[in-house]
Amino acid sequence: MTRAEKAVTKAKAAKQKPAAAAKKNGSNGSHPVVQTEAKATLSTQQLLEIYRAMLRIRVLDERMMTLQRQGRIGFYGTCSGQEAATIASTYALRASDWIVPALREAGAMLMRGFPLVPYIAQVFGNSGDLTKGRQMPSHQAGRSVNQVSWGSCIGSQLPHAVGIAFAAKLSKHDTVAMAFMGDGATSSNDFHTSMNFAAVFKAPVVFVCQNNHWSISIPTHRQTASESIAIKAVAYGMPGVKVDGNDPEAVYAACAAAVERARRGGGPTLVECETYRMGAHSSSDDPTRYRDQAEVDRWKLRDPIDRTRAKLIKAKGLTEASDTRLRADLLSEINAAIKEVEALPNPPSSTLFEDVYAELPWHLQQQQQEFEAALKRAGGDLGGGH
Ligand SMILES: Cc1ncc(C[n+]2csc(CCOP(=O)(O)OP(=O)(O)O)c2C)c(N)n1
Ligand SMILES: [Mg+2]
Repeated sequence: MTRAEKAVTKAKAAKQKPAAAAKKNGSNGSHPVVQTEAKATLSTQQLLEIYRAMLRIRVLDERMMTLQRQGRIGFYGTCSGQEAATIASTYALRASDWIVPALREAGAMLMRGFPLVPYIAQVFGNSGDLTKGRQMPSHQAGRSVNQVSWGSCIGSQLPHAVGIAFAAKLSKHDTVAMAFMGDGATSSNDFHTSMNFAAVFKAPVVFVCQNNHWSISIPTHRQTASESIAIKAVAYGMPGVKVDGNDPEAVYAACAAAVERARRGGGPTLVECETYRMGAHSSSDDPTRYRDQAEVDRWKLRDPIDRTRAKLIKAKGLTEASDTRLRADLLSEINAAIKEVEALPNPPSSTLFEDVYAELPWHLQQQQQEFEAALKRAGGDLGGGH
């Protein structure tokens, strides 16, 4: 039995006691979290690397939300509260593996070495954005780091991830794909299709569900009547593991076991990370309209950043002073990148017509001419402004 398989046996054996108070506040009754055998598989140095990557996302999210409120960017989606599930899971991958995010995991790219300037420029959609301003903000993608963009058409990223994994298997590469989804995505047809296909054809994919207790305003208990999300794996014929998603060591242990299983031909695993969306669904959302502050306050006590920081201080991997320095360094690196990005012009208007056809067909040539004439009448090119 692998570690992941042992953990699901343990998960099934665990008593599920819904907590009345949590249910009243709209969560799924918060069953006791089933830990994988979260042995300290990570050295203090590795945990520090994970902490740094988690903290970078937290600091960046806070800055970007401020920019959104100041009207400097149009939209933003944060990962706040879910940094451990995002970073410790992807930390288990090799650089050659693929990350297929749902809505919260773009920041894993930064840990893989994707530079901050094009990352932030994607949110501005200006000429620093490798995707030329064509995507919704927060949908960063990095070919250099094997990470595709957010899959905000809920669930639609899951068949893609299975396809990537199955293609690797057919090509006899030992590449693994890690596919993320929210709790809401488990109600989609694509979830069923992906889980079923991956298990039947033993695709080397690891499904990571970030159960953050909410799908915008829908609590998890209105999403599924199952006792957990991990248990859904059993019906598809794959292991399901539920971990404390705010504990990077538990997340890493479960994901590393699942990645190893996928890599040696054992097929897929579903890892459910129980976590909490501490912020709004996105900058367009106001969660005070539908959830109780007391629930948010309870989860703040389990903030993955605070917990990891406390652990590192205890293990002497961090001191109060080095933590303060780290935060200040991350903030100044982020502020410098924002400054650089904000000075960049928009993508030239000609890019609107690029990258679909090798040769522009006559009707698009006509539209381009009309568009450019209209821009001229209006006083310039899109590329000149901000
Ligand atoms: C197919 C589809 N249906 C509905 C939506 C609208 N929508 C955007 S995010 C979201 C909720 C997603 O919840 P979850 O999967 O739990 O992810 P989370 O936002 O909690 O990370 C919905 C319903 C969508 N984007 N795509
Ligand atoms: Mg959710």
